[in-house]
Amino acid sequence: MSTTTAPAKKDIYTPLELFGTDRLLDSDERDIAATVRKFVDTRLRPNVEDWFESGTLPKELGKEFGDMGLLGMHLQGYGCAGTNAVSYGLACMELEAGDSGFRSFVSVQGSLSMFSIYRYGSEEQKNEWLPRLATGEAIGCFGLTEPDFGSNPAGMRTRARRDGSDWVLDGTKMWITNGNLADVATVWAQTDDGVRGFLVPTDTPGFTANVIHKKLSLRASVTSELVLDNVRLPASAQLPEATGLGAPLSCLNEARFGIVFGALGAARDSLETAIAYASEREVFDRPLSSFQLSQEKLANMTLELGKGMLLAVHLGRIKDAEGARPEQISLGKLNNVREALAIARECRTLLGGSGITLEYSPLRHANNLESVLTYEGTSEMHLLSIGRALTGQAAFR
Ligand code: TGC
Ligand code: FAD
Repeated sequence: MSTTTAPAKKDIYTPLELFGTDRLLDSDERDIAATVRKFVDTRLRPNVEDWFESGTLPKELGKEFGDMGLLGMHLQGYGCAGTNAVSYGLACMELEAGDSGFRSFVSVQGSLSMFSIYRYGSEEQKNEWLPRLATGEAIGCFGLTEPDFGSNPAGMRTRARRDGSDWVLDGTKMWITNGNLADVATVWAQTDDGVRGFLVPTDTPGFTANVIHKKLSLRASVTSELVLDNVRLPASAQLPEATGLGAPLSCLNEARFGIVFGALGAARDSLETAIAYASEREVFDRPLSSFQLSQEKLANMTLELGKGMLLAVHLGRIKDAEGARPEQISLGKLNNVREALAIARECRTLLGGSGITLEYSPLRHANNLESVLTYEGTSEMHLLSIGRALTGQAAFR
């Protein structure tokens, strides 16, 4: 017979305390999550409403993320922290509890810009860029999507042609996070030999970044159009190990993994905000939280948050042990973003009219999660990836 006893009963639990998901983490992982949470609460959260409202994110935050060791934190060497995947995921979760824009900044820098160089770059390219990108002294962006080719990057029109030993790039990339902040852009282009990747310093003649305005989502994030007009690069700008579309798609796996955890941060923050509000708010002479309909909402959201966390940690353990398959990452990205969005919207209902202002986070999170549902593979693309894994039949085209 087991002699262990359940921990002492508390009167009130947070949603993830109830699930006891902390037990799945080791002390280093818990410490990293706590450190990032403190940074988000003290440095980022007090400013997020202003950044969201003004539609900006200061470039200087890059250095602060770098000081925290958040940039390329799951990469080894070149000034990177070299943590495991679960720790990276937990950092993404804490950042996105502040705002999806913070997680997106760190995802794009570490998982897309830095990972593309780390995995496919020459030793010279790694030494030139990775240490500066890790400290945030330099900012990177990742240009795959085009105005007419988002879900189907195989159709990209951006072209790189040889001219002597140089490359000359022409084309347009769309919806590029940090495009206007970046010092270096990883640009994917069609060549006579298939898709190839190029490191484009953003001060190269012919390169222009234009900020996309009037966004209703991811407002605390800079999103840009990149125009490449006769951009001439030396042969050394090409990522030598990247051959074919699989190269950019493999970078997406890294960023998608961060979102599996990250989206739960937005959901957790929404739920904790709604619980606090419902406990204070009196309706029909009783706290809103005391009504059965409110408690049904809170209980159902807690179930989905906790299940999402179990899935995220499970995928992280697989990634750390043997590497997660793209279809497994699709399971996590699809489920956790879909459920996080549903949670953020439901939390907004509990806040009533107050829920439509920036004073409370759920609608801001919900608006952000509309982008998260679309970028890094739309939910439809992840459904089709899972469908292909189950049937062996690709239904994308
Ligand atoms: P398909 O024939 O399936 O694949 C072509 C080659 O690529 C390989 N591959 C992958 N490799 C690694 N990881 C993956 N996830 C991979 N998916 C495919 C595949 O094995 C094949 O290799 P090979 O050697 O046989 O040639 O290609 P397809 O054209 O049929 O497309 C499949 C599809 C639709 C799944 C793919 O195009 C796709 O994922 N589309 C969505 C595009 C997307 O997610 N874009 C995101 C842009 S970046 C961004 O949004 C940043 S948001 C900011 C932030 O992250 O915060
Ligand atoms: P489309 O591909 O045109 O899709 C429109 C709709 O059609 C979607 O619902 C889609 O699922 C559906 N659809 C498409 N094909 C099929 C099909 N075969 N069957 C059924 N339905 C289908 N990209 C980058 O490269 N770098 C970045 O840093 C970056 N940052 C971003 C930041 C933000 C805020 C946003 C919003 C986007 C960003 N993106 C970035 C682009 C993002 O990856 C694309 O928006 C996304 O891949 C979808 O492409 P699209 O917008 O062209 O939509």
